[in-house]
Amino acid sequence: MESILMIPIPADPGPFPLDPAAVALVVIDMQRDFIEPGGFGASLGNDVTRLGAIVPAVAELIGLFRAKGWPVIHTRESHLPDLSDCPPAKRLRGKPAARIGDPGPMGRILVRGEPGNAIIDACAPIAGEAVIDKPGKGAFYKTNLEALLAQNGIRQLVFAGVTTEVCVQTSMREANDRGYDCLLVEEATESYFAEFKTATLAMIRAQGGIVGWTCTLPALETAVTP
Ligand code: C5J
Repeated sequence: MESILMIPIPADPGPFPLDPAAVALVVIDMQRDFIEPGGFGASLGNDVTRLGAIVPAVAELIGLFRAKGWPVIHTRESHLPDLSDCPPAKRLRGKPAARIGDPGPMGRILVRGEPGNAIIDACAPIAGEAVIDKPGKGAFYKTNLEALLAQNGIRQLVFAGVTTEVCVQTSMREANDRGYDCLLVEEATESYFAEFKTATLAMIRAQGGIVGWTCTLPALETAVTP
């Protein structure tokens, strides 16, 4: 049931009816391994500076939710130290300079508890914010996210983070299939490939919002600021 206090957010393909009593921000994988030189993303040959450029926007969005008292949930793509939750297909795919679990400049790559697996300081969780460790690309796969959302009456998810077409899009599709209304904030997500971000934003909002909505950060900020 929708709250009578819904806030219409200018979005694509139409206004997103934000319910302050049922919304949470999900910040996907703002981790050193993806964003800083020497991590997993860089080991795959990617230009990580593209991802670094969105850090201020993601931090601003997190700050907006904190100021409103709306929940902020963080995810980390991470594996157990024995890699028992990392299928060989995932570990062996591609030709990275270093694979998941291998030693890297920031510790073992994508392994839970290693320095490179941490969320970057500018977007770090504060006390009371949930951090979901996920072994897959999607935030719902083999995690307690769905139970956490249900316990807290969350039915709408605003998404940010990296990378747009991989973990962000996979998580949005998982959420969409579970009945959540999903809104992706354009300035607060990025891909190593400009054209993949553009295509992902377009496919999310195509066909009347087949996966969800997209909006700009200023549009969201203005709409929720009295
Ligand atoms: C990737 C992610 N790209 N967080 N992970 O492997 O999108």
